[in-house]
Amino acid sequence: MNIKPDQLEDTIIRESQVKPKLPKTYKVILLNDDYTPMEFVVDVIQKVFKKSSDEATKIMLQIHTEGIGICGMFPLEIAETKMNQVLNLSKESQHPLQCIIEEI
Ligand code: TYC
Repeated sequence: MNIKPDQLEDTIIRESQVKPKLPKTYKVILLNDDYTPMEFVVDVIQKVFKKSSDEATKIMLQIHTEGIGICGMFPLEIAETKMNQVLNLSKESQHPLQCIIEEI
């Protein structure tokens, strides 16, 4: 391509004009219910979200008292994978534990 000098100004993309798009972040949220055992929820949070026993217990109690709790924030694909891992563990054990993702 042959660019004439007077076109150059239009052709150069200045660094300040290039807005790098950050990937959207999604919250992975567990919902409370009356039937899933507390120990099972703690175990799932530890396994899927790599939390310590203390952290997982805190998150579980927050969900138990508030109704919902955030287990982590991730790009979409990872958030979906974690949600599906929770739902599969929950289904395998026949517990009604529910998990959703929400854009921040
Ligand atoms: N509310 C449940 C109980 O009393 C415990 C529980 C906590 C269930 C967190 C789901 O996401 C949950 N056994």
